Amino acid sequence: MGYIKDHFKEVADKQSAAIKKLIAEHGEISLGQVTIAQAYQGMRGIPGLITETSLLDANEGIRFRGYSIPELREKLPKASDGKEPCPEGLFYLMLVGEIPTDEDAGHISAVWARRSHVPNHVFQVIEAFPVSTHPMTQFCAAVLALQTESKFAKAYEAGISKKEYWDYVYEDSMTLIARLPRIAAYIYRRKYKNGEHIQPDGMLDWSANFAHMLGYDDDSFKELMRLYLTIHADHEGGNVSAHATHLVGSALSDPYLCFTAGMTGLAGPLHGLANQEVIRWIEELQKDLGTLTPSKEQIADYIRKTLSEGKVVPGYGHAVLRKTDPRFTAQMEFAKVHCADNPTVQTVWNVYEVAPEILESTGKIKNPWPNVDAHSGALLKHYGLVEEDFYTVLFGVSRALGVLASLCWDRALGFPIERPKSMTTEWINNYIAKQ
Ligand code: FCX
Repeated sequence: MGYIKDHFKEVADKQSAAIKKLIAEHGEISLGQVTIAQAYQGMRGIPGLITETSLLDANEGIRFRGYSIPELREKLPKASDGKEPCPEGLFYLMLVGEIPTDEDAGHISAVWARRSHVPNHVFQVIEAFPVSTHPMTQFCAAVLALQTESKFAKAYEAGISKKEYWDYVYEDSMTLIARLPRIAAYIYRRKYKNGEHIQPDGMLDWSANFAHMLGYDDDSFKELMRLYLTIHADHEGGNVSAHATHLVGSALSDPYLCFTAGMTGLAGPLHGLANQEVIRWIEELQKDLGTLTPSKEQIADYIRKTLSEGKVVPGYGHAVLRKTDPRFTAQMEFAKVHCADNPTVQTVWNVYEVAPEILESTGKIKNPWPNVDAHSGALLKHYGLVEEDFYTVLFGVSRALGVLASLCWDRALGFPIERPKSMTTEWINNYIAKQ
């Protein structure tokens, strides 16, 4: 493990010194005003968090350490048999801030493979749930059960210096990431494949081994997993799963507790569960109209119907983005190469052609364009992973990379407990009266 961890520490120490200087010299500069509307409306647009791993531009979409998704698809290390980036490389990039060599990414892959053994009691916790339990509930509980393994919690209890926090958080994060594919695959095979589990293959990279344990050994599905686990990893710090992980971490809860908090947030339908909702919405559309490829006019009518029933069109809209999500585009490009003839994929593309204009015409939806969740389900269905309740777990396995790399940074930079000020409406009214 040594050299990557040492390198991270070196980079983090430099950044920490630069931040101390920056606060001392420029700490009084205002980043903007907070309005009453923002306080009531989800704190949208308030700059109040530091997240080093990625930055979201409303029009361009996400950049990881300055690199866009098309750039990452080109520059990150690939598996020997693949063309898509390996998430191991993205994790290195988020952690250290540099594009890794093949050797760096391979090293992370080897560490994760070595640490992937999941203790038995975690499976017992999963088994205690009725099989009908939503996979995200089983996933959150399993991560929480894994908390018995936390080196940070043990070290803290034994008494450690603040300067050492990052080290244990780093170790826990690496071990947790290493174990997630096995846990997720176990939940999948238990719920949908009669509990017929597939043993890991230590020779495969993190994504390919995950695909293998899920039961999908097709080479292009492995490629899809590499792409999927890369593009879902991080979306700067304010989204619910990233912010929840960071917030809980600020209380010095260990990475297992923090990540569970992130995952319970990801399980909400306005966040990660939207990928399940999208494909259900598309399948209902197909069923209602009696065809897998409804016309654009039929799709337009269905969108209007959804809106008139007071429901959201899942997969469209975003709190920050104002253009088509590059994560949607990356999946569309993948689909064009691997499954352009699939009727559900074609329906996703036809929805993309008609939905933005209709959503825009409502005059209230700030972003009429598709987000990451609008495409993923159709791709997974194409490869036979048809159980949409499971899709958010896939998102969660990927999201671990970003939020845990960020957690390492939070502790390496010594960030304090988070505690923004809240107010009552009475306080707001008094404040207005004094203006
Ligand atoms: N369909 C219908 N109405 C929509 C909508 C959509 N896709 N997107 C936004 N709206 C509505 C909102 O519900 C809100 O209505 P209200 O004023 O009656 O309450 C109004 O438009 C203004 O909302 P807006 O400011 O544009 O959006 P928010 O920042 O409040 O919400 C989300 C952003 C993503 C939650 C919203 O667009 C939504 O519900 N989309 C559908 C669910 C979805 O796809 N979520 C996944 C997001 C993301 F990619 C992820 O986290 O995975």
